[in-house]
Amino acid sequence: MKISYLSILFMLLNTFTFAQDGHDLWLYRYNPNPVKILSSHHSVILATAKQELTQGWKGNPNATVKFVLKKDKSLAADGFTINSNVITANTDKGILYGVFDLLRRQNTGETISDIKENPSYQVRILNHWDNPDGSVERGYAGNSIFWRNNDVNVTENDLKLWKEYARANASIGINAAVLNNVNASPLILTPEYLQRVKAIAAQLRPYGIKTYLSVKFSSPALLGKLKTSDPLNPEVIRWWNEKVKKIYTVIPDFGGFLVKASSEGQPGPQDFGRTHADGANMLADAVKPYGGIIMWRAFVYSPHDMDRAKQAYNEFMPLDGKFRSNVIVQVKNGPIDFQPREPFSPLFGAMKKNAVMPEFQITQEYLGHSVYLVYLSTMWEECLKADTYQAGKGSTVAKVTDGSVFKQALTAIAGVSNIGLDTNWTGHQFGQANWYAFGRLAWNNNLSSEQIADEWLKLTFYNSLSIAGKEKKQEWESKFLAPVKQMMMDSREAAVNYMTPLGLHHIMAANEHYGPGPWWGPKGVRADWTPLYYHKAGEDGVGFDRTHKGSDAVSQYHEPLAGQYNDPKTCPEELLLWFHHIPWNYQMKSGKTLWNELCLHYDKGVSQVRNFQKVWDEVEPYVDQTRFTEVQRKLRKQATNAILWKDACLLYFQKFSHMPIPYDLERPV
Ligand code: GCW
Repeated sequence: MKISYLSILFMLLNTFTFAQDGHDLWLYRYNPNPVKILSSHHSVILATAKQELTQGWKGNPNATVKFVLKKDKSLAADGFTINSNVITANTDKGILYGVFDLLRRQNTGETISDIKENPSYQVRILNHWDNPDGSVERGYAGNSIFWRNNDVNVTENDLKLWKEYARANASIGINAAVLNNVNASPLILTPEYLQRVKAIAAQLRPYGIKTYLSVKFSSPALLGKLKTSDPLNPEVIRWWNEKVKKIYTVIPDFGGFLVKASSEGQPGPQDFGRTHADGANMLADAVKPYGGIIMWRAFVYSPHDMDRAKQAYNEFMPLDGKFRSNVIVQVKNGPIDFQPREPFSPLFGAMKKNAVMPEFQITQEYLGHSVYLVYLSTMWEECLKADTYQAGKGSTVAKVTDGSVFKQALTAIAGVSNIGLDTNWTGHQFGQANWYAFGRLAWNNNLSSEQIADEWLKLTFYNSLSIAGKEKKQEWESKFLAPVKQMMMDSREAAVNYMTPLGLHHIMAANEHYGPGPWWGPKGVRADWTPLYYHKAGEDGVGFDRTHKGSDAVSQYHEPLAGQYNDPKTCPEELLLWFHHIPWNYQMKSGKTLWNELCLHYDKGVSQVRNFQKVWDEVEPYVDQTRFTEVQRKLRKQATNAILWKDACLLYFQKFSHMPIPYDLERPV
C-alpha cells in the first residue's frame, strides 16, 4: 500500500491532538475508506448508523453496504445479522448495533462472516450517581457530565459532550442511562430540571439510548407539599400519575424510574407500613400506560440485624410474585456491597416469579478509586458464571437473569458508572476498559474477559493497525498486547490479595473506602459500617461465622452450595473468611496455617503490583507519552498503597494471631 506524505502528516497530527489523552476512548479512528450505503428506510437512528459507518469504514474502498429492515423472528429487538456487507435487523437500533459491531471487527482485525448477534439483556443501563450540584457520589473522574452547580442552562459544550457520551455507549451496546444519583434529590422532578433532562435525552436518542431518572420516594410530600407519600394514598397516587404524565409530555420515550427506598436512610414505603411491592407497584402503574418500567433496588439493610449479608434476601423473598410485570428488582452482585470479592447474592435465581437484574459497580468505590489498575471484567464474569443451582445444575447468575431459565418478560443489567468530566472520562486510563467491559458483557453475558480485554487494547492502543504493516503488528501483539492483557487479567486478583484475601471484606478505613482500616471504628459510627463487624478478629481466629451455627447465611443458598459453604473443608478458600470464623493455626489446603496463608496472599498482592510496574515500563515504546506517564504514576502509587495495605493488615491481625511473619517474606516497614 502506498502512503502519501500528506496522509502520514495527517495521521501524526491526529495522534498528537486527539489520541494522546485517551479522550476518544476505544473509538479513535482515522482515514476511513470510502463506502456506499444503501438503505430502503430512513430514520434518525439510521442516519446515525450511516454517519458512523462512513466515518469508520475500514473495509474495501468503495464497497457497498446494505441496511435491510425485515421481520426475522430469530432476532431480538436489538439483534442483527451481518452477511457479506448486508446488515439485517428488525429495528433501526439493530442496524446501528450491527454497524458498530462491523466497525469493531474491522478495527480489531477479526474476520467477518455470517454474524448473528442477539443481546443477552433487553435493558443495558448505566446508573449515574450524579447530583444536581455536579458532584458524583463515589465518582473519581471529576464532576458530573450532566449536572452543574444546580445550573440548568444548557451550553453548546454540554450538547457536544452528551453526544460523545451517547456515541461511546451505543458503540458497546448500552441502550439506557439513569441520569442522577439513587440517593435522589427531589429537584430532579421539577419543570426546570426536566427541561435539562429533555435536552440530554435529545442527544442520547439518535444513538438509541433511553433516558431514566432516579426518584426520591418522598417527592409527593417534598415537592407536592402533600401530607404524606404513602403509596396507597389516593392523593399520592394522583400526584405521581400527574408527574409521570408531565414527564412523558417532555420526553415521550422516557424509560422509567430507578428507586432506592427504605435503604440507608432514604424514604420508602416502609415509612408508611407498606411493603417494597406496594411502593414499586404504585409507580409501575403510573408509568405503565407509557411503556415505562421501574427498577426497584434490593440494597437494604439495617443495623439491628446480626448479619447484613442476609437482609435483602429476607426482605425480598416473601415478595416474590407480588411485583407488577413492569417492575424489575435490581440486585447488587454480592450480598454486602461491591467488595473486591463476594459470593453472588443469594437472591439470584431464588426469586423465580419476578424479574431480577444484576447491578455491577464500574466505579471503583472499594477497589482503589481511580488510582488502582483493576480490570473488573473478571470479577463480573465470576459472578455471571457462578452456578446458583436454583433450577438445577447450570443455572448460572447469567442464565437466571437473562430470561433463559425463567421466562421473565423483562430483562436488564445495570452498571454504576465511573464517568466524569476528566479528559479521559474515567480518571484512570484503564477505567475505560471497565466501562467497555460492562457494555460488552451486558450485550453478551457469555463473553470471556480475555476477549474483551483483547478487543479493548486493540481499539484503544493500536491506532495505526491498517498502516503499520504485518511485522509491526506482530511485534505490537507480542510486546504490548500479550503482557498488558495478562496484567489486566491478573489485576483484580492482585487487588484482592493485597486488600481482602481469603474472604475478608469491608475492612477499608472510614467512609472513603480506600485505604486499609481493619481497626477503624470511631464512637458513634454504626457498627455495620465498621470493619470490626465484618472480620471479627480475636485471639480465637478471624472471619464471619455464617454457618448454621453462626448467622446461617449459608442457608440462603441452594444445595449443594449451602452444604459446601457450611463446611470449612469444602468452602472455597477464596471465600473462607466470608463464611467462617477460623483459628489462626487452622491447616489450609496447602498444609500451611491460616496465618501463613494470609501473609502469603498479602505478600503476593504486593509483588503482583510490582510486576505490573515492570510490565508497563517495558511497553513504553508502544504508548504515547501522556498515557504512558499517567498509568506509570498511578501504578507507582498503587504499589506504595499495596505495601501499606499489607503492612497495616498484617500488623493489625498479628496482634491477635501472635504469630510471626514467615521468614522468607518481606517484613513490614
Ligand atoms: O456502596 C454504597 C455506597 C453509597 C451508595 C450505596 C448504594 C449511592 O457507599 O455511597 O449510595 O452503596 O448503592 O445505594
